[in-house]
Amino acid sequence: MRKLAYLSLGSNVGDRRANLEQALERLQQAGQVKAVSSFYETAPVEYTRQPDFLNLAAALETEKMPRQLLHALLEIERALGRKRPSAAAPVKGPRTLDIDILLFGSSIIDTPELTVPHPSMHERRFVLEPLAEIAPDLRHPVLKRTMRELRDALPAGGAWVRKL
Ligand code: PH2
Ligand code: MG
Ligand code: MG
Repeated sequence: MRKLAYLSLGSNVGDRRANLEQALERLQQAGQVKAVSSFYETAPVEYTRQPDFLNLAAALETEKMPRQLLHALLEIERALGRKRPSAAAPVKGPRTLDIDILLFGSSIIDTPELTVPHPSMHERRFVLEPLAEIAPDLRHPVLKRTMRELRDALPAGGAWVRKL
């Protein structure tokens, strides 16, 4: 069965725009890309001593099951040179490419491997600004708020994002 998944893509190492464009190209192998937001330059959150990110959101229609989709996304990250955490690459530190599943239809998934909706998506402006651009009326299946409402409810003064 076809499902519409919403993804967050980010890069803060190397040619960030080229990394995201190549990722979008490769996403065609996992389904049909239905919508892509603008690029957003964003201040790093959580692990803040790292370069600014380029982030965007995309809608992907896919026949894959969530776990299969996750593995396809990890493979794209690997193909584009992502190094997984180590002493040289701290958790949540700089990355050539990160692709996170934000939403998968209205599924609620909680396994050791995958949590959907993404547990911190509603707190992150770098996720909600691009997502609200392509899907303002999409409703969060747990919080029951639309992406526009979630974005508008973010506290002022958090990490900046700038639409390019
Ligand atoms: N990803 C993180 C941690 N911090 N900050 C921004 N601005 N953009 C990201 O994509 C990002 C982050 C972990 O995946
Ligand atoms: Mg991430
Ligand atoms: Mg990730």
